[in-house]
Amino acid sequence: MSEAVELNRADATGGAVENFDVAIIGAGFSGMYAIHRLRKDCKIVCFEAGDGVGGTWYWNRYPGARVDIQSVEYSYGFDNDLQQEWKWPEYFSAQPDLERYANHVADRFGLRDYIRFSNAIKSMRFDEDTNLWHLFSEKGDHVVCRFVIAATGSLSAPNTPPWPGRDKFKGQIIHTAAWPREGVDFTGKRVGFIGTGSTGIQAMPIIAEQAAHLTVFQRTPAYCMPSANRPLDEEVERDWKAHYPERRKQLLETYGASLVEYPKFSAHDCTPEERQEIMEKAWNSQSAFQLLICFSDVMTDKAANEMVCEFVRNKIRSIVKDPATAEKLCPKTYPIGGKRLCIGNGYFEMFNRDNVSLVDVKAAPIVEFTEKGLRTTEAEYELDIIVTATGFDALTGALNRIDIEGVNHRTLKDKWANGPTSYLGSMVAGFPNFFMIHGPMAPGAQAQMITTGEWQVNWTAGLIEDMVRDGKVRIDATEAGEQSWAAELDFAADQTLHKLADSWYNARNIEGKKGGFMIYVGGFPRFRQLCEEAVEQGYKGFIRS
Ligand code: N01
Repeated sequence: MSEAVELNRADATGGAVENFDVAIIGAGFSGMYAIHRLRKDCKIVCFEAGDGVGGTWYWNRYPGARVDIQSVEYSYGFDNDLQQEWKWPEYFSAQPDLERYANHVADRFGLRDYIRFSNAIKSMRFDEDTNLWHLFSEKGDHVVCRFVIAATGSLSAPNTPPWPGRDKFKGQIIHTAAWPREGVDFTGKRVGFIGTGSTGIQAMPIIAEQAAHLTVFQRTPAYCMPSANRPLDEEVERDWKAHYPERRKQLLETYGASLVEYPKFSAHDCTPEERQEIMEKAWNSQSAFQLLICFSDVMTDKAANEMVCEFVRNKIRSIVKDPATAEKLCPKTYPIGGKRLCIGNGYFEMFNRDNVSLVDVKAAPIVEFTEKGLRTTEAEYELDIIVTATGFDALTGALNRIDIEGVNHRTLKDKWANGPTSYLGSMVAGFPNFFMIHGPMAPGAQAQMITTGEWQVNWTAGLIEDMVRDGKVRIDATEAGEQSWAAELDFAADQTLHKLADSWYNARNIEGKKGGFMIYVGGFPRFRQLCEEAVEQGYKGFIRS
């Protein structure tokens, strides 16, 4: 495509410079599809920090890791033979099956040839004279290219709270997002587990079965509903395979997840008995998020939401035998769905085991790790293994860990010092020819990420193809475009109850992290429509030259 740079020139340090059209950062599901989508017309290279493909499903190999969207939907749609031939064993696939699928796709479509594994990008800078990006990797590669696609993942930079004493602790400390490939044997161990979000809730019941004792350090209790996972019914599989092409299109008209019953009435329109019946049905349904949409106003009306919250609290009280523990596990400070709803398998039941105890670290925060375990403001706990499921420096973390320099030598970190900005979650003004997939201010986890990631890659590829067609070498978002997108994002968030919870959606999961609401909750269909309209309306909000 581009002939702008000579191949294999020497760079200032004497190393070879390699020329590509597009550099992709990250070989997760979106990065892999970006390679496949663009390689026909572009010279591609992809840099990946891990030694394998799969992104989230490569790193998060903790016990119990499992997707919360049905696998027939949470999978690629770009190749009909692939979706016809692949067999998902369960409704909600476990990490090993998702990683196996990622590897199958990489092999089937010959993607590995383009990927440089264990070779993260450390820094990159935009050269305004040539309109080209220079990328520098940890293994010393220097690549020059016209376009960069950051498929770096919205939940890929682990959050490790800065508790002192890590090096003092004589046991093992493991973050769930950097789980050892060989697994961890918890047999007979005293395990401390910090974090009760989606990850912790999946991992703990399995660890509790092995450990001598599991101490759960909880800062905020979570709303959690049962996953209803089961082997995939052959009839359901046949039905999906018979209708895949049209179903994939339907997915893009929703949140990327089609098999949910959308509500038509408010919680206030029902009698208490009717409400109870509807919520029971949702709790026992086959679709993980049914509780959040069992009435039309669960996510928009505080009183309606509170009815669902109390329903879940009563479930917790009915499952957990010790009333004091049950009460500690009941979330009372934020609306259900304000943070992503957790989906579990026996999480609340786990607290009925003799070898599990619960410590409230909101009341008595963790102070430090010690030689023998960890200390809160109230007590010291002796432990052999500490697992941290403390989440992620979400959305901005992966990009801020790369030193990215745009026009006028301004760094992305500096531009985002008070929180991220973007246009359509895709570009950042002042960083031309740099695209993000599932970037800050895109719908992200508010939509099913493989299908909507595929859509975003296709849309981005369209921008690149239009530039080639139109003889352009540079595309940037305008500041006005960014401001209009920030207003759209805030307007959408203001219609919901999400702002009432502290979570990675709004940067309030990490002390001191700045930023407002960072996820577009206006719905994937509207997001898609606004992206398409921007292009159709002569690249509104962009500037091309
Ligand atoms: O991370 P989280 P996660 N002291 O941020 C606690 C996706 N996902 O890895 O709630 C003490 O949700 C923190 O406490 P608090 C999904 O989108 C999907 O669990 O902030 N505790 C919280 O309990 C999800 O939303 C799947 O008060 C501290 C926990 O650590 C996203 O990933 C499975 C602390 C972090 O919870 C992230 O989930 C897994 C501190 N200093 C993940 N700092 C499925 O598909 C943090 N915590 C099913």
